[in-house]
Amino acid sequence: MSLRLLLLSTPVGPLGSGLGGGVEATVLNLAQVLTQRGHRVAIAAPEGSQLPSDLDKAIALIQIPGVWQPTAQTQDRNALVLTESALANLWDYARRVQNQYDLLANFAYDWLPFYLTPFLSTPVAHFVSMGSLSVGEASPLENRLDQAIVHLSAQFPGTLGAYTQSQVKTFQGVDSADWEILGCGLDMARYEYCDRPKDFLAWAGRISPEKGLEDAISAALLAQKPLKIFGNIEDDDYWQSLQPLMLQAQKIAPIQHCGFLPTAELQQALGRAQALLVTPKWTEAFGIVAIEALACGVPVIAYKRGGPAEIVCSGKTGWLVAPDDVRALAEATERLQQIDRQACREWAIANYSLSAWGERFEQWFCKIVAKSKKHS
Ligand code: HBI
Repeated sequence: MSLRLLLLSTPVGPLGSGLGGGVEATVLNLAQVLTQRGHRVAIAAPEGSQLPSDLDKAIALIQIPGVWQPTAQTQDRNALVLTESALANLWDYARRVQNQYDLLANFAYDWLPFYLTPFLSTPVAHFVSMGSLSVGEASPLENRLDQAIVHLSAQFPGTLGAYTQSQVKTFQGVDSADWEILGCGLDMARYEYCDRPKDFLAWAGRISPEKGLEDAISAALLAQKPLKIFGNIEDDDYWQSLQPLMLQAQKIAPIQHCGFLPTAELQQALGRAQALLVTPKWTEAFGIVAIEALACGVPVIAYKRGGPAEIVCSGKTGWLVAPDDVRALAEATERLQQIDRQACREWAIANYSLSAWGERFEQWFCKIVAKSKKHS
C-alpha cells in the first residue's frame, strides 16, 4: 500500500542547521527510504530548512515560518507558550492539509502535537526523539509532555514510536509494550570505510551538558591523545565552563573544535579517528553518531547507559565502560588494537541499514493507518 505521508520536523531549528541534533537525520533518512519504497513523502519544517543535494527530488519540503522552539532540555515545566511559533504554525499547516495525507508523522518533542491529535481527522504517528526529561524527579508525571504521552497512548494505542528500549523505560505510565521500537538506520553508501586511522580520538554531538563532553576531554587528557570535537555549541555557558579543562588538556595533546559538519564532511573526518568517545550524562535515546562511526569502521567507547549501551557490542565493536568512569574511558583507548575496524563496519551494515529500518517504519505506519480506517 503506497501511503501519502507528511513528516512534521522538530521546531527547534531548520533541517540542515544541526540544531535538531539526531532527529534531523531521522527525518531525512526516513523521507529518503520511504520514497524509495514507493510512498509519497512531504516534509514540513522551519523556514530556512535545506535538503541534502542527493536526497530524492520527489520529496516536497514545506518551509514553515515562526519563532524556533526553545529546546525542551532548557525549559522549565511551565515554560510560556510562544506566540507565532514554528511549532504552532507547523501544526496549523498540518490541520489545513491533512485531508491530502493518509498519515501525519510528528518528530517534535513538544506538548502541542500530542495535545492536538484528537482534534485532527488524519491519524498521527508520534516518533519520540528523546527519553523523558523527568528521569529521577520525585513527580515525573508533573511534566506536561510526559502526561500528554501517557494520555495519547491510552487514547491512540500503538501510535508512539521510539529509538530504543532504554529510552522507552524512562517514560513512566506507559507500558513498554505500547511503544513501537524502531531503532535507527543509515544510508551506508554515504559512509566510507577507513582502515588507517590517524592518532586522535573523536567526540560528536550537540555541545550541551547532557552530552558530557567534559568527560571526553578528561579521558583524552588521561590517555594523552588528541581529541577532535564535532558539533554545534548549543549551550554557550557550558562551553565556556569547559575552557579551563580544555586549556589544561591542550598542554598534553591538541584539542580541536571542528564545528558542526554535514554528513559528507563529518564521515570523512570522523572515519580517521582511532575511536569515538560517547559520554552521555542522561539516558541518550539512541546516539546516531555511534552508528555513523561504526559505519566508517571506527570503534566506539561509550558509557554503559541508554541507547549507546544497546548499540556497542563490548569487545567486538568497541568498549562499554561504567557510566561516568573517565579513567575507564581512557584505559579502553589502550585496548583498541583488539577491535577489528572491518567488523565495526559489518556490524553497522547488518544492524542499522536504511532498508531494514525503513521497513520497520513502513509496517508501523501501515498498522496505524489500517487501524484508523477500521475505527472511522
Ligand atoms: N526540544 N522543544 C523541543 N522540541 C524538539 O523537537 C526537540 C527539543 N530538543 C532536542 C531535540 N528536539 C532533538 O535535538 C533531539 O530529540 C535529538
